[in-house]
Amino acid sequence: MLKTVAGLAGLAGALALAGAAPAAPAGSHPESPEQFLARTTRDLEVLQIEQAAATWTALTYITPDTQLLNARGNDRYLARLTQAVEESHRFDGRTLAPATARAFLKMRLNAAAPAPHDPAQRARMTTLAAALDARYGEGKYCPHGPPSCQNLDQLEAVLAHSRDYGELTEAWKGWHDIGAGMRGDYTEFVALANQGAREQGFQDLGAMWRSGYDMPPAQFEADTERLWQQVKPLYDSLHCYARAKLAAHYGADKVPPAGPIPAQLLGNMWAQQWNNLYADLLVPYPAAHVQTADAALKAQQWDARRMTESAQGFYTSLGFPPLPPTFWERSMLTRPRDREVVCHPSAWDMAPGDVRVKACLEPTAEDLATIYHELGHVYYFLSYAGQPLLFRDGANDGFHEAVGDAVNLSVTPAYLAARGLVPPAAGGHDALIDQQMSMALEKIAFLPFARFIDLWRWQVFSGQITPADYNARWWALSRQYQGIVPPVPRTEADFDPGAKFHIADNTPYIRYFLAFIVQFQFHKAMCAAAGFEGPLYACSVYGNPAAGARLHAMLAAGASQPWQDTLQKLTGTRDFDAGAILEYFQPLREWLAQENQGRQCGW
Ligand code: X8Z
Ligand code: ZN
Repeated sequence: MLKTVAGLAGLAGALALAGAAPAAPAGSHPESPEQFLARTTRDLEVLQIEQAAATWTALTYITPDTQLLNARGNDRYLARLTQAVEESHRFDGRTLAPATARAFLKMRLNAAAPAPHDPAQRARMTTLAAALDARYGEGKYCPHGPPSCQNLDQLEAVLAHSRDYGELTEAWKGWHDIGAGMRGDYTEFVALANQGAREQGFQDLGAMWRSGYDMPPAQFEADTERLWQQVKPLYDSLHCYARAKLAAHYGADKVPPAGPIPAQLLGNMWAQQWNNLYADLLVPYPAAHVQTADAALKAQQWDARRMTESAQGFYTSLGFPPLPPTFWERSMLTRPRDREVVCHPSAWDMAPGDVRVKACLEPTAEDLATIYHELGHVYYFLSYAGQPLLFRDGANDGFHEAVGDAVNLSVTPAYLAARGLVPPAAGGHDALIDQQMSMALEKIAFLPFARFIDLWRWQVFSGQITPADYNARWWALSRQYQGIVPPVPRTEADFDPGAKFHIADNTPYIRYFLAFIVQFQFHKAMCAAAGFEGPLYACSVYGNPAAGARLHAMLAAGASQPWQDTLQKLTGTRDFDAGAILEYFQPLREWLAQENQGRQCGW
């Protein structure tokens, strides 16, 4: 069961062994599938609560001891899940009620990293997983010895704000070099998790991951490619525009007019979202004064609590309840001064009624969006809490990631202005294009990144990419999809994938690609439920309980039915589709087509 979102996602594994299941006691009736599920999930729930506590502690207080306990917690959970999956095969070939069959499926797909059957190998795998997380959390760049070390927040701030080529390159390299130390552990981890997946009857771990979408894995692959082709022309024109502006600032020697863009220049450590370049380098019409919330958040000294209350206020305006008191008591919303933690934001479904967020919020527009995003997960947890354990999950993992983002699409300039976070919207063509640009740098720039990460990992798991070319193939995909290259030559002594949280943490990533498409479908449906008439980009469902009720109905279903059924209830359609995102960005698409005339696009 996926307990954390972007956390150690319920490491578990299983092996089907004939005769492994204990026979029913003599004279008793054999256990029904439903009785089996009830007994199994009772055990799993207890172990899951222990595992969540161990993992939470390990990621909010990194020490060798908490790492050990984290690995042990996962190990115990995995051992029981493995046994459960083995035993479940005694019902193979039986006609099962649909909900029962679905519960078995969810149980078999439960783990992001299924362990091998052998206890020693399982223990090794959980130890490696805990170590990779800790290494990521502790990562630092120490150019002149320990007192001058910079952690990820500090290095990310350089990427966001510096416009000095050399300084950017140094911060980029400083962080990415932390990956090298993970290469050996990651290689070994991949082999063990793959073994777990194979023992469970999957071709490899990538095939297992692709089996979680209520359609044949091959169709899922075709669907993601279809979506990418729908949005690629818009990405290409955004790349073309950004590259021209960057070349004007850094010089054509640094940003060649027809080539890929150096990764350190895009305002983000992974070049995955480019909105930090909006205000000074990429704003189309500076005179229109379309601002982000950054300045006001700082000037008004918003702290993490206030940012989180603001997000909560959005959800309660839709009719959701206030967060439980334990959320405020137990969450980690800022970076502690006295210990090492994994700051990457995540939401946690610890135990019934115990939901939390772990983040290191700073008063920035980016982090304000992050906390609205994380509360989307939290309200999903609270909404499906009444489901049986194996259905307490997103309709699919893309849905889980899309809820808070769909809400963020209602955080419009008008919404922010009403809260004193930006000046009142000016209106008019120029302001609209600025606003669209700001959104596109967040939403469109991300798509090829989210597309390629798991293409890399699927090929790693299938063996098409071997450790001997982990890094080269990572950058080949980045270049192909994003049109981005590393700022300095990289070799197989490096392991740049490890410098991205979701690789170190083994969190699947295609979920974000799906989420960035489907969140516009959610937004459109909620706007329709609210009776909004007008262009999609102008809609905010803030304060609209009718939209909230539709959202809640979707969240409450959890994973109890195929996601297509759940989507249909909200949107009337059964497919992921890029129509809504393209509709949202229609004004920018037209503007970019004009703006890029005479430029050579592509790389
Ligand atoms: O990891 C996250 C969330 C946690 S669920 C903050 N995101 C991806 C990332 O940071 O790489 C949100 C967008 C993409
Ligand atoms: Zn998330």
